[in-house]
Amino acid sequence: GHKSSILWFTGLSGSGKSTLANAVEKELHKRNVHTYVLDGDNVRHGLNKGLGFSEEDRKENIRRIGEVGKLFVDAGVITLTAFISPFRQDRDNVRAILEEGEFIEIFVDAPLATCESRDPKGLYEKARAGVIPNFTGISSPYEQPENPELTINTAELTIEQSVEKIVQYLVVNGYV
Ligand code: GGZ
Repeated sequence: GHKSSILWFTGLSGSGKSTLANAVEKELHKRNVHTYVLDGDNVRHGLNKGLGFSEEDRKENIRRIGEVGKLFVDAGVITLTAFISPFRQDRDNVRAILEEGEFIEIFVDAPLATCESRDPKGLYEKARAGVIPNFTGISSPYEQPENPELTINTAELTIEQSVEKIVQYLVVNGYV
């Protein structure tokens, strides 16, 4: 058996949140753990269609994701969320609606320069040019976690090393 929880990945666009969430999920499947990944693809296009990137909309985005994540946890699923979630208070609010140990905050810590050089969708370039307003790290703030359960520097670790660190945390703390 396993202990259901939310693995809450937070970090800049291009830091590697979705990549890591999906890679960790794959590893958990090998251990027959029931998982689900919530990310922009399945949330911002559906449940949260209509929400943009103002501070208010991001706050509501994260609030709903937290509530849905809580339902998944109640259903016994290890839930992985991959959203920038730039505001500390919004993340702390999600932590507060969950039981002790159910919220595992994973700070995907890559320097802005690294994320910007990756720029797979050319969004940073557009943000620098002023074409995309309120872009996190450029024209909108990112508040780093103060006490995350885990920090993963994806500029220094390989994906495999990062996954190993996260799975180790889950094993050592009795989640899987
Ligand atoms: C940040 C933006 C923005 C702005 C569009 N700021 O790299 P991506 O493309 O795939 O990931 C980013 C995604 C961020 O959505 P989240 O739901 O994770 O954000 S939050 O938690 O702050 O609500 C990026 C794209 O959407 N994107 N405009 N202005 N990222």
